[in-house]
Amino acid sequence: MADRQTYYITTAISYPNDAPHIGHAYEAVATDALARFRRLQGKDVFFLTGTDEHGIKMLQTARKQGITATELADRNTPKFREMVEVLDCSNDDFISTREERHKRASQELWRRMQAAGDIYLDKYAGWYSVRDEAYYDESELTDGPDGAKLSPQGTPVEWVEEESYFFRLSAFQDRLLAHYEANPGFIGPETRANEVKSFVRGGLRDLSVSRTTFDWGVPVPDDPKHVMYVWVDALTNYITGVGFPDEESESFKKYWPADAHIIGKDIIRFHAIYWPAFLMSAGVALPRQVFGHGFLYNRGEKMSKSVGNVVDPIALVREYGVDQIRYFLLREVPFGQDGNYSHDGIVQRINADLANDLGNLAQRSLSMIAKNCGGVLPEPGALTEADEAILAAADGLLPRVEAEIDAFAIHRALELVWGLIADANRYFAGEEPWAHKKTNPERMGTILYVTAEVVRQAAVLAQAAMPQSGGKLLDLLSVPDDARGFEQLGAAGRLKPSTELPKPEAVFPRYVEPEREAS
Ligand code: ME8
Repeated sequence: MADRQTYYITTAISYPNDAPHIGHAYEAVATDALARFRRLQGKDVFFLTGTDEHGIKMLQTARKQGITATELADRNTPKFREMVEVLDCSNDDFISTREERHKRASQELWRRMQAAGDIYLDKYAGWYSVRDEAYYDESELTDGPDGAKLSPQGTPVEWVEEESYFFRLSAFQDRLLAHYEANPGFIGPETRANEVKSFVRGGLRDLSVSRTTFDWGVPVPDDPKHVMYVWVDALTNYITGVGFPDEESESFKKYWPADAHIIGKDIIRFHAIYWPAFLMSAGVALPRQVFGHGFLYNRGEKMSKSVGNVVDPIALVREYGVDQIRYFLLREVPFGQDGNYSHDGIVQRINADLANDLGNLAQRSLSMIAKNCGGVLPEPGALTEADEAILAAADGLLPRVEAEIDAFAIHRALELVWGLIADANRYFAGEEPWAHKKTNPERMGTILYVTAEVVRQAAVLAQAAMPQSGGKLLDLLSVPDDARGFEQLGAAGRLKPSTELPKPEAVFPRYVEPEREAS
């Protein structure tokens, strides 16, 4: 897999039944950082995100607001498009499941599953949660406070009885288990993989895959009084996005199967059980990996409108800066685990990791070059052991960072880069370039050159998480645009002595609390 030159990565597609929240932003940013990392490695990347516009949840929310589902989707989808733009995501496409290309893809997938004998007509009688857009077994339910039944996610369920098409999921138990066995990295992290395997081992029931009581969805081919169950069409977005059903198209041949679906932990079963079963049935190759990230909580509390703690990610970016938010989300929360966000946590990361550690290192070394070396990168003299050691640490970092990214440990990849920055700060303070200014300017020049070179490598690596700030640092070092990829790490891309540098400026301002208004 590591040798494959293309990389196809997706987020889940979000329900536009409301404006985006920070959970959506988190997933978009993490997926974007992974996509950018693969591009910096030199891969041909396709990154897809979008909105999931069908389903009863959309319909019911619209009804409550006295509008149609179309109007609701029209109102909110642009906010998701704006969010990924504001977060500086590098998605190659943004899919909306109402698009014609998606209807075509979903209907073709259905036809193939039907042709394979895996779809049959019957009657559904059971429990459904609109909030989760999921069917539940009686045995999975608990009693709510008012006697109402609740799903395992704590959401209300309702009894549904109607004619429905079914997908023969029960027939896929062995094939799914064999697939998990043969592809140990298929589901990540490990805890999620275990959860899915034990669920599948417990036996699978056939899945109701169509509804007749409303028409907000993709019509079932040749039986338009049925619309597809929202998850059938939603999951199909991943192949629509690269050209299905045109399997001979350049994009489909190049990018499918996807390398990674990045999703939240609550929807792992849909992606690790239903989706591969649909694809197996239709004779389409399976994605390589499904990774379920954790949930983000506001100071430990679940976001909810009634608690009033739903945070608008666009407002967060305005308040703190886009790279600041991206860095915070990626560094603070171990990818795969749940995490918290709070004003104090964000400010702490901005001021400690960005302003102090990376910002000061760049600012101090570059302003000394501006002041003492005429703004020209000095020629290094003979290297001492300390110089060699810090350069070697920078030169050798990439494979370690790559190993973390291969394991989806984005936070650990950043920890490694910030470990280098901490070492470089110690080196700079210990070597005291300012002390050599009068007595040994050549030594001062060497220390400044070595420091600038480490900043270059840290900036190249940091670009995946912080594209704008990484780019600004490289601008300050006069690194040409075409010399910013990972192939330039190490000795290959060493800064060229005598290069003229622009006037240094601070890339990471400290966050200063706004004056509280006197009450
Ligand atoms: O599930 N923290 O859409 P969605 C982190 N349409 N991630 C969160 C989160 C939180 N607090 N809340 C939600 C859907 N997410 C379906 C997906 S894919 C074919 C269809 C994540 O808008 C959630 O886990 O409810 C999911 O991955 C994504 O945001 C969209 O959630």
